[in-house]
Amino acid sequence: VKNHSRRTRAALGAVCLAAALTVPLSSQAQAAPAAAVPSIVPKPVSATAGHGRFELTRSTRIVAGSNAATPVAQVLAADLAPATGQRFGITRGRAHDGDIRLVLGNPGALPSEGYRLSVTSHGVTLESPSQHGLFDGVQTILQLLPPWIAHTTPLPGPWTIPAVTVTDYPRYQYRGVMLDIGRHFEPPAAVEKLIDIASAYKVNTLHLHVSDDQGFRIAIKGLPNLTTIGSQGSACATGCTTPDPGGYWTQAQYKGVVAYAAAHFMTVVPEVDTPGHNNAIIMSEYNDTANPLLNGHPQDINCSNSNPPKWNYTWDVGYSALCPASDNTWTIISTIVKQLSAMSSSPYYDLGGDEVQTITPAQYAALVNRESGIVAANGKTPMGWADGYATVAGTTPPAGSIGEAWEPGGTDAVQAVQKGMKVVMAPADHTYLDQSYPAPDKSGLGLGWACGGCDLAVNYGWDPATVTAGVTDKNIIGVEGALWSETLPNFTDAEYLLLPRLLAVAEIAWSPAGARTGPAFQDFASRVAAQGARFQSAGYNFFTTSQVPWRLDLTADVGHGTLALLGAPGVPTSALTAKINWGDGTTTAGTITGTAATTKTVNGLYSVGGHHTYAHGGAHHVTVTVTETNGATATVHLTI
Ligand code: TNX
Repeated sequence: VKNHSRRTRAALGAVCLAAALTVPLSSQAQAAPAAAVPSIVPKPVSATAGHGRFELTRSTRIVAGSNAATPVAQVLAADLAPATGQRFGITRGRAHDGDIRLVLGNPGALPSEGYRLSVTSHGVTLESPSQHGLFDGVQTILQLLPPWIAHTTPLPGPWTIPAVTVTDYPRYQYRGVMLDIGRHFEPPAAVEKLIDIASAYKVNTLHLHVSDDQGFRIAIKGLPNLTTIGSQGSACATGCTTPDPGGYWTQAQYKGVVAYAAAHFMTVVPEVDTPGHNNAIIMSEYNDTANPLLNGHPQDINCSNSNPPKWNYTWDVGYSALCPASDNTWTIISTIVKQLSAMSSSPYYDLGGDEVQTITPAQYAALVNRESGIVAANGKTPMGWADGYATVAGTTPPAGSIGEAWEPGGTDAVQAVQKGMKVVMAPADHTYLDQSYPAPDKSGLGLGWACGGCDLAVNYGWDPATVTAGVTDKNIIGVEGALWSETLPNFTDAEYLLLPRLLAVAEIAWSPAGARTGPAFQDFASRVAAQGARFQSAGYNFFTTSQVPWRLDLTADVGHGTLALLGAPGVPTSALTAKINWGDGTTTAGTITGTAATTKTVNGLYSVGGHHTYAHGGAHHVTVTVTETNGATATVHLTI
């Protein structure tokens, strides 16, 4: 099968000769046309296009410059295997022409997570002072390959990388995504998928909100009621009578997710929100009178607005609180903090601290101040939502502790800085990924209070250091996108709100400060468009926002009755036509089939196929052309 693909997007007036090569993998790279800098998210510090291209072949090896580079070489080999169908060998020693080299070293005063990538037609060299930097560089290599590299089963390619030199390093050390598994349970496999998604865009911190009023999700030794009672429900809109069944992780599952994150160079910050947002804890322990860890009267933990406490699965906030005067409160908090800290990889432990209405400021301060000491005694730096932890009178967060600032306008960030804290910027009007999309979205997913109906340009159009006066990059350690889950009963729905918006958060966290509106946003949106077929190949759900110029991507995929695979995010088959030139003077209409979009799910990749009987045997050069009603076209040449 010979394959030569060409895509154009008439709407953009752009024509791009993409690739030419032989399938199975061959070493015949061809001269590239004058190349544009390729689409990489987050945008690298610098990228200069070269001439020609590198091609993965049967003989390509991954050469680890030292034993310490080998784990990252293994990551690259594992990521290349499904779509190429090839297990690239990993070796030590000298690289040959056609190899990919991973070297630990510092080619020019790069910060620890920085990397330098050089791609020529002869080989790929990736160099970084750290394994983490090599991993970041590997993500760039994967994005330079065709989007089909994310496909989960083998495709013929071609697997080429345009010649380029990249020098890159992050703006912020903390690049986070938060998932709320308290409101809705998610199994470990879903969170591992989130790790796959986020780490590909150089996000390095997974903040897991494991408890909220509606559910407690991690088994804690000595406090079995937290999961036998506390994990059984989930968030449910007002008036809803049957919440989804909840669920919890065993400690082995939690450790498994932490290990999976570590393999993707992500650390896990656990959050058990206190003293509010913890009705599930109070419901679990209020009647736990026989528990030997408690004193027989655990009812004194309850400082909620209702005594005895009642389940409330609605989206209300602020009605529950643990009492700081109760010894049982401290037994419960110490037990949880100790076990979660021991299992978690981040230097931070998040004690929550947001939205408490049923205790006094003095009670609030007493609780978070004592909990900060417990966190520190367990070897972690305390982190908390800055609206409470940094802001309520009497709180004394330790110097260097972390305030996560979510208030639009950054009032809470100012307070955190005044208390000597470092800040993670998560302004809700830009980074709350649980907010709804604008029309024509009909998913019904998402809340609206922070930026309801906000699309990608809103998530992208801001800068952490200019949210508010007095909070600059001296104070800010990073940026986080928060995916609260009141409206998200399953991870497919969560992905729909997450993508493509997480990419805006990832770029703001990684790339140098700069313009984020007008042409800068258009540039970002066109780089996001290049991720569409990638998301579809990987099986990710996403919102096909009209702010992104999604494109047609076509590649050879010859099977029974099929010739090519088509990425056309957001485009129904009714808006597409296919033509097959069979190479013997015959042209027929092709069929385009695949899974249609629903109001909450993106369409799948489409198969383009047709049937033809040749009069004569031998090799035939076939051209498949797909045209969208708006004039966009994509073409692939193959030989059958
Ligand atoms: C605010 S701001 C919350 C969460 C909700 C979210 C919904 C903050 C720290 N907490 O409890 O889930 O809004 O958007």
